[in-house]
Amino acid sequence: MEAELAAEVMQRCAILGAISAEAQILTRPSFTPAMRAVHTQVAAWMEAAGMHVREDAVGNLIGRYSADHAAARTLLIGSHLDTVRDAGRYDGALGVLVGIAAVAQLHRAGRRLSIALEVVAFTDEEGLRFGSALLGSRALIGKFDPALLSVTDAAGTTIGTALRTFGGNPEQISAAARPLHDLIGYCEVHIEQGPLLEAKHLPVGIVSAITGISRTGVSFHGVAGHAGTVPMELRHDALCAAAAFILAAETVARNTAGLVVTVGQLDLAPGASNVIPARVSLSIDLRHQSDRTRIEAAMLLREKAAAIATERGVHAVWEDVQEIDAVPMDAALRTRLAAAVVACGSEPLELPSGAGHDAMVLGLVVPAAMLFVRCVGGISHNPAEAVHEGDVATSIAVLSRFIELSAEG
Ligand code: HGY
Ligand code: MN
Ligand code: MN
Repeated sequence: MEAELAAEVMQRCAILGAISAEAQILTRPSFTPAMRAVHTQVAAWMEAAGMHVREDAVGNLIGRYSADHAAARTLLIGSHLDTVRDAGRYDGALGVLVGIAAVAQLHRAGRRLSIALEVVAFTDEEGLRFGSALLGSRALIGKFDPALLSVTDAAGTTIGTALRTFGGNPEQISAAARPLHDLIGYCEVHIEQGPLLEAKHLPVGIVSAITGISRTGVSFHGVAGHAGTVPMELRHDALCAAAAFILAAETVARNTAGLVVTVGQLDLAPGASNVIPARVSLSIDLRHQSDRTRIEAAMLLREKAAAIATERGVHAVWEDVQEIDAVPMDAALRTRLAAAVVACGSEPLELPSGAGHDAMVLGLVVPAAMLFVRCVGGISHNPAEAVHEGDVATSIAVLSRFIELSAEG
């Protein structure tokens, strides 16, 4: 049965992978028509798997497969359907579709367990459109900051407006937080997005902890000038200052074990080939499994930005966007997941996650666990992202066994 379900999951990943806000590449920001089309399709698959489907005030899509009795506890399963720009088709979507497949298996066998299952497709895990990530999972656990509703995207649309247009209800987000008392915990299936499982020749792995993330930004403000008439020694070139900072940040990361720093976005103005850049703003994504190391590194980078600005006669403005502490996965659920992996004939390797996930939010309030699926070459956030269908079948079998063990209590 898992082989058939895995083939179906692969087909569905391809279908969702073709639903994009941009022609030729997969880019699916939150609250867009592409996301609405994906919700419509995934809701239909949830209903076909015997689930009752709803969309909450912040746009989380939730399919519920009730238990064999009313007062049952609930196991949450999920991931996200939004993507980065020029994305692969498995980051997020695989976890939602494997969750639906595990429920479909029960439904097709006419089985109801002693626990209820809810498959959640979380809103805005990536933060592509508005910069602040994990919106849906934070809202679901009741930790949504209403100030975020006024954050705008590049077009000047606020989260509140985008959510309302999408059919959400910004005013009801806090009231719509899910009650936690009936939750057994949360389990997320996700591609590893790294090379370890492939190197170890393993189809799946168990996540030990999820890295802490500092999302910040810095802008450098210099003086525009004529490219032909301002001597080099008189320039206050914002882009050269930014370039010096980016290389300094790379050096700090290379010299600090386990630290990764990425500048993924850069905007400059005025943006003419014969004008010395006056303003540059860039994003900084900084991660480490130790919160202390991460915070110290962020402070060091902030000092370096100021020093470079002074040296070059420009002005640096540092802007903290989001701080997320590292979150260990629940020990009891890790043990349960390991038992499920062994029962399915694989080795229960534990590994940390360098990527952020909704599980790091759910893990703040309920026991959380993650099952990683091997991805080809460890490639992710890249259209070349790929998984083996056999590994998807294994992940469905492991999740199904994990669900059964959770029902046994
Ligand atoms: O950025 C991340 O780690 C995840 O892809 N949102
Ligand atoms: Mn991602
Ligand atoms: Mn993801």
